[in-house]
Amino acid sequence: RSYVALPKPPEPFTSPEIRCNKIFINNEWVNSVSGKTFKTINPATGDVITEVAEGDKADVEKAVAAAKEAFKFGSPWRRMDASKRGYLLNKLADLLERDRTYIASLETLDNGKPYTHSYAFDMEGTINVLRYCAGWADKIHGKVIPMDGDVFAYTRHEPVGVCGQIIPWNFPVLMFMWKIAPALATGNTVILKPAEQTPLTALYCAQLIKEAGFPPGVVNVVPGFGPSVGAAISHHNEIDKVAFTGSTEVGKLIQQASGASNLKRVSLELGGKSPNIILDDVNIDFAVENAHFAIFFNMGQVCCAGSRTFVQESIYNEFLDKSATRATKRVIGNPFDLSVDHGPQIDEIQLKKIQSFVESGKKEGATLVTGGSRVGDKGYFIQPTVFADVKDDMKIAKEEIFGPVQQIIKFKDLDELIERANNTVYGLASGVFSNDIDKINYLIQGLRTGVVWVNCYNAMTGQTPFGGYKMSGHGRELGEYGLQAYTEVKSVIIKVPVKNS
Ligand code: TXE
Repeated sequence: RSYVALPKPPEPFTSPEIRCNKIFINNEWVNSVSGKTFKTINPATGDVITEVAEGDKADVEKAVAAAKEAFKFGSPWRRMDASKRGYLLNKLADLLERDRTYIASLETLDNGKPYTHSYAFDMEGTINVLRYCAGWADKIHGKVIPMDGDVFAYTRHEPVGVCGQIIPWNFPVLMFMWKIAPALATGNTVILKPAEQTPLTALYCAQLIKEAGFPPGVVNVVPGFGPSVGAAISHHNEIDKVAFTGSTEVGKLIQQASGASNLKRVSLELGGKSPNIILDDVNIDFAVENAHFAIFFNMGQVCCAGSRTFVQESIYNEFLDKSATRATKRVIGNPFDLSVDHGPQIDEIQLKKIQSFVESGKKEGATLVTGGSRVGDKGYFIQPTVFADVKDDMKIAKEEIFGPVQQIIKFKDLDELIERANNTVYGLASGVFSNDIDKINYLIQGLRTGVVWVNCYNAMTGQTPFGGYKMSGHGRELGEYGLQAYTEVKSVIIKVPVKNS
């Protein structure tokens, strides 16, 4: 199913010790100014894991002061060789490799995702992005430009400055590194807010950042809630850039906050309703398996999930039967169990949201083929669910469900398909399954999405840019383009007495 070979996980720590639960500023652990704490919950049981220091505006002020000081002209971080920044990122990757089992276990405890996935996917991607950005640190070049006149002109690619970064709960440690690795490779300083549901792995990684040897104030982590910590970051006049991953609704607030404050740079990675298109020339079993993975991976809590499965008419019924059977084979249960591939949703709010989408699908006339119910009454488990006879204008075909609910939609031919696939406010990703190169190329050009996967899905590593068209956000993360989002370009023009070609 996967496009790369992933490592086999060792046994997890089923009760990983909680080592970090305070606010991280200036390489030190501090309580919140208010003294308040909040609970983080194990989604598999509903039990409280621990209390975490709850940041607020005053804590953001302290973190901004630290990040500004670390970014000051002449500071150790500003004076550091670019190659040394790369070295530190590689050192951090070494520490993540050392503690991989512990961090993957902590991720599963706090997020509920199967440990086999935390270890093999999330940690793999996390280490990969660190090493990728580490390699770039001393390879970001300006240009010498043949400007008209007696001048010597060149560009410097400089760090943007103090960066605020706000991340969601679906891939906590992975999102942490997607955000900090490019920012640090290019010499910025950071104030990061993890999601309130999943603060633990970001906090532990902060400890590793200190151990790796990053100077104080370069990375600051302030756990807390969106309307307090998140809003304080996005409205702050001394934060130069904000990078956000989360809902489209909050993405709009972030952009408005930039406009209402200092016009800080904004990069947004938001929701999606991605079309995954199955043409009738495919090997059906292969396509069923990949379409299943596209929507059910991470319990459907993936921004680029293939949440509209478009299937060509002549194979529709067979595809539907096989998809329903495949969905019932998912192994639901304790996410620390190595045979489990389906854990709980992140919290009760998401569980209820998904349940209301299922009800709406039934009400609007889609056929519930399998699933649709909560599993047990402890934790936030929901059955893998498949809907057939889904029409484009139904709520379940238009809105992001962010849960394990597959919509299987019929189409006749390619002419109608491009318009239907693009008929969404989103534009994050799409998938195409076919063996016909002409049809594939036609679709690649027609689909208005930031990524098109052909005969694979959810394939992403540090090298390839990721981001959305339309209301899925703007800017790109990862790859060379992702690094550019963390630099300002300065043109330097020096008068010379005489210029020759
Ligand atoms: O997201 P929020 P929620 C989608 C998905 C999901 C829905 C709601 O459809 O069902 O969003 O999830 C912080 N100013 N995605 O409510 O609120 C918040 O604390 C600044 C898609 O969890 O957007 C957290 O750190 N920040 C998505 C982060 O924003 C604010 C991943 C994301 O939370 C804020 C998650 C504010 N006013 C949900 N309010 C993806 N693209 O992968 C909240 N936050």
